[in-house]
Amino acid sequence: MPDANTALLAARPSQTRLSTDTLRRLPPAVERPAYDRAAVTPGIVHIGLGAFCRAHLATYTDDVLAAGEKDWGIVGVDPLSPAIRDALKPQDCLYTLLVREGTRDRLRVVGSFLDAMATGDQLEEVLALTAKPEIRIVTLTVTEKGYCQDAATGSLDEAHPLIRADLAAPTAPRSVPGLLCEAIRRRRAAGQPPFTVLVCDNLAQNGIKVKGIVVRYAELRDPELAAYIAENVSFPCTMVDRITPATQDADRATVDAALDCADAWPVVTEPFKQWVIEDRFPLGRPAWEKAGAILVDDVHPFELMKLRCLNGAHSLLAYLSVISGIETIADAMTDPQLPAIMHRLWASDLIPTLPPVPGTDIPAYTAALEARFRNPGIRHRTIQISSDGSQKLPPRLLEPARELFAAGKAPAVIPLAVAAWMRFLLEKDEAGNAYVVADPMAAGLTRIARVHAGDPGALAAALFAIEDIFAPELVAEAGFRDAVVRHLDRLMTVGVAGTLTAFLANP
Ligand code: CS2
Repeated sequence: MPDANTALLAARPSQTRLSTDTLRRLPPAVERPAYDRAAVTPGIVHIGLGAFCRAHLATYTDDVLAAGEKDWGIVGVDPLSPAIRDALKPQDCLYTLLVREGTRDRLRVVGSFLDAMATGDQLEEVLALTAKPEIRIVTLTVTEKGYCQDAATGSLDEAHPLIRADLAAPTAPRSVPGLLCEAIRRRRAAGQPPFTVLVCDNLAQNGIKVKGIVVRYAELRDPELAAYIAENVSFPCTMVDRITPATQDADRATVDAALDCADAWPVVTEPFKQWVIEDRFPLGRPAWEKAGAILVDDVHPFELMKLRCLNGAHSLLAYLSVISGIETIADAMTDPQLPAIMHRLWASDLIPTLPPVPGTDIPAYTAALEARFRNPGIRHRTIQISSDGSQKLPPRLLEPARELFAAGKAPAVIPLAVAAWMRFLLEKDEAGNAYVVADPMAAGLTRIARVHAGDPGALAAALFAIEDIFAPELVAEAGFRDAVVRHLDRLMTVGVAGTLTAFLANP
């Protein structure tokens, strides 16, 4: 998520700013666009300008532009705040990617963003752009909650305040489903065939789900438009992967020193990246395979593997770490017990739910994941990963738990992860330090936690009753409920270390 940057920018010493002009003066070790940016035209509108898309989509596209495809530049659109636009515009939308492996840094200035906009004050410009024939793909990274979904079912949350507001004023949308629907409507009215919508967020079957959300929103607005979208707009599914923590001030200082000029919003990331995409682009696409993307007919096995093994392990580690005061994932990996718990999660609860993944050896995949988590150059804060648990737990951990019960088995570690999330809602770690629970449902969740702080059974029961998070079939499993309450009780009485010792001795 974007962090507040404007105050910081104002406070910085006046230093030459990264820009087209200063590009050629950068130290030779800094990679830069190997193509003439002035000759590139936009083909993609990207919604959501956070760090992730700038480490992922933008670098794949940068490579494709360098390979000679000139009509796939990106225009970035921020639907939340103008902060990143305002940081990028004065530097001609250039920014630095700091790729860290341990103590080794590689710097690369990325050139694939041609322009940046914000819907807050440029909505009409954005909608005029997405109606133009040269825009053939709209990509999105707006996080799980950006789609206004009911996380347990993945369908549109029709009571969501932004959705209600958009249905009352549909030509001036503020929600992502409302924006997509209006953009598709205006483009159709302009006589253009629809762009492809490429959802790059961590939802299971992300294209299918978001198409369902947009079609449902459109049904509530105009059933004829809904039928048009259902029949004509392609939403390929995709699996995206690159660990990209929020930029910290120390990263800005590192980049500025290495560049000898100021970059208002660099991005820090790991060397690894993976992108698996369903090849359904009626108006064409960049040859992303030239940059290493894998184009397939069915993304689902890849996406389940990544959502469960990577993101599921992240969530488990994040909640146990925040409550025990461990700041980063790399630190969690040096804990005497957490790596063992993560291995159990993979082996007993997650890997058994995966279908065969083409060309992939799962033990090699999880070994590589562990090495990525251990990368000491990446300070991925556990509090950042702990955000939006109401949206993240269902696809990462609750769905595999439900599948295990349906197959007559019981998850061993998922109940512990769920209990850790419940304990996390108490807003204080074991040393008594307060932290903020960031979640679209935070107000209700923390209120429940405060009311039942002394009673694990009542706390779990009140949270289980939230159907937007917990599917009733899962909560109906006494084995699940009892295990969560048992772990929550231990976490609240003996703490994380004691709970993990007991668990590892007797799972
Ligand atoms: C993380 C992801 O913040 C989180 O919830 O699990 O951002 C994760 O780092 C990415 O999906 C990696 O591709």
